[in-house]
Amino acid sequence: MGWAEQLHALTFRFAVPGSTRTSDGWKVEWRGCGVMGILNVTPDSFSDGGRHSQLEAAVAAARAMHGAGALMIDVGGQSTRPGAVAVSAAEELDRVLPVIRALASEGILTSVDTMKAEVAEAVLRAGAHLINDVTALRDPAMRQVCADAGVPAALMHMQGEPRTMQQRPTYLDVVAEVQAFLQERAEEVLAAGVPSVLLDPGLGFGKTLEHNLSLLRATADLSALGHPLLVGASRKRMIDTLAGVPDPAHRDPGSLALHLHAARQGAALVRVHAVADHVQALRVQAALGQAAQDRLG
Ligand code: HH2
Repeated sequence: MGWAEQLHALTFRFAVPGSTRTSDGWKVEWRGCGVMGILNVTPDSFSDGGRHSQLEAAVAAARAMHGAGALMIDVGGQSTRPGAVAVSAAEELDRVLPVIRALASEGILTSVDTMKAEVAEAVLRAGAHLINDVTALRDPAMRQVCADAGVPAALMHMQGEPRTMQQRPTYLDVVAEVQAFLQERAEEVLAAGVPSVLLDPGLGFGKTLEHNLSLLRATADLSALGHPLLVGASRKRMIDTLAGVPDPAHRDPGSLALHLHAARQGAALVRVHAVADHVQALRVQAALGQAAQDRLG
């Protein structure tokens, strides 16, 4: 079976948009590589100022990504970029909660990108469906919140912490170490009662260009760990290093190249800014795979 026919699933303990009831919960299923749209609601996300217009712009952006074919929208109120400063839970909630409330009422599947149990608890109560935690639920309170709410979690690998992680990342064998970490985290998180997990190698999180490339080349192995694999290369600095594109807004062609590779190697989901471009490219790539299979078969 080719990558485009591969079935992926996330399990929830309650009905969510697009789910079907099964013996062990509600499942959202999709074939091939799905798209997770990035919605950043940080103060520098919008240029038009004013709280109300910011909220409207965020909801409109999410609606557009949903309409373009995103499987879910990942809403973030705190940047995890190298060197980013931390914000308080209150500040993060102030940014994210109104957006989650609005999207919950529109039947759009949402995840929230947060490292804080307090934020996770409040957004899940407000209608979010999944927690995307770049610290992989190492905080027991985070595991408890996700287990109690009955939602899946995205578990990402990171060496160090956002403020300092790019200073001197070192590994003996980056692929083996990331694989072992993700497997260990998945076991602990599932044992705590979280219904299902996405695994993510965490491109750019305590990794050099070579580390990122090694992990991308090993996508097939990471996809074989038994849980859907999430890959996020969108507009990341490695594209500048590889192709000389200092402005992140101009890095979508490089993002597409990396994500199409990940999709062909079995990634279940790619986390992207340019949703419509990715949906289009993935559909075309899927058709090409099918043509090649028809010739072989
Ligand atoms: N990358 C960023 C944030 N969250 N979550 C997962 N699961 N995987 C990732 O690769 C990932 C992530 C990068 O964050 P930031 O630099 O804040 O920018 P943006 O959210 O625009 O990608």
